[in-house]
Amino acid sequence: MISLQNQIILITGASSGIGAACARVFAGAGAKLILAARRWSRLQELADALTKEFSIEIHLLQLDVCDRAAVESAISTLPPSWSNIDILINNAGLSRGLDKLHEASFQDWEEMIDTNVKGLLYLTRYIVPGMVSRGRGHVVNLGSIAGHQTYPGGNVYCATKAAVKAISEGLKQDLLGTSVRVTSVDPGMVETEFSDVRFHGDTERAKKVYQGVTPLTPDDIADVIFFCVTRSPHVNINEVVLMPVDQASATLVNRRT
Ligand code: NDP
Ligand code: 8X3
Repeated sequence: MISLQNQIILITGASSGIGAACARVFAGAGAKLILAARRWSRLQELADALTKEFSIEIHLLQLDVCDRAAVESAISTLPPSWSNIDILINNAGLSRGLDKLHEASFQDWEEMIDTNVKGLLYLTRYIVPGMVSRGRGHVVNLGSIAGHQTYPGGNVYCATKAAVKAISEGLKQDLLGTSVRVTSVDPGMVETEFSDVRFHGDTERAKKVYQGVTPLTPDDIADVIFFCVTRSPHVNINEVVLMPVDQASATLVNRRT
């Protein structure tokens, strides 16, 4: 197992859910954290709490991953003591709607494609060259079981996560001959703000997704990511697919109510 003490870890989508849980786990391991998201006050609250609890260094980035110029500027203007990123957690992502493809909103599609695919690519493109030249680094992408199985109404969200799967595989191939590692972590149902966002703030509909089920928690995912990034440097965990015991596929869920 390798130590994360003083390693620089950039987490996108750190203001909520899986990203925030990763921040806490890495803070506990003594890493230096760059936390990125659009909601600045959420980032500040998290950073205040983690700094108090773990006395670690945190650098915040208010960043929309869909904005390529903003990503380039954020990465290229990092202070020198923060610029040698060791681990990139490409976690920022979202689903919008669960509508039939022929009836869905163009805006929902564009938001999912711009965030889940293009945003992930921008961060990767601006950060990985530094990892290659330093001869160390690890990229962890948040995929999903949605990238393995398409479900009714999932269409474009599933397509974005299938794209993440292909990008993770492609990046691994293209980095062959370097020491940089690539992992895709692909969860099933995790209770976060994900469904609130999918249903545009309809919290009642969102709650129903997890009704009668024991879903995964953000901490469960952070725990798996922590395992992947702390293996010996010669070990690459390519893909982890995990789901709750109450789930057998995207559409097969055991509900007790
Ligand atoms: P949350 O909605 O709780 O968190 C999503 C995070 O992404 C937020 O911090 C949000 O921050 C950030 N984000 C969204 N859009 C942008 C953007 N344009 N720029 C920067 N940050 C952005 O959901 P989860 O924690 O569940 O989701 C995290 C990842 O896990 C996603 O990629 C999701 O697809 C994936 N996933 C989730 C599963 C689930 O069941 N929950 C299962 C499988 C995968 P802000 O709004 O402040 O910018
Ligand atoms: C999130 C899991 O099954 O709702 O990626 O698409 S699912």
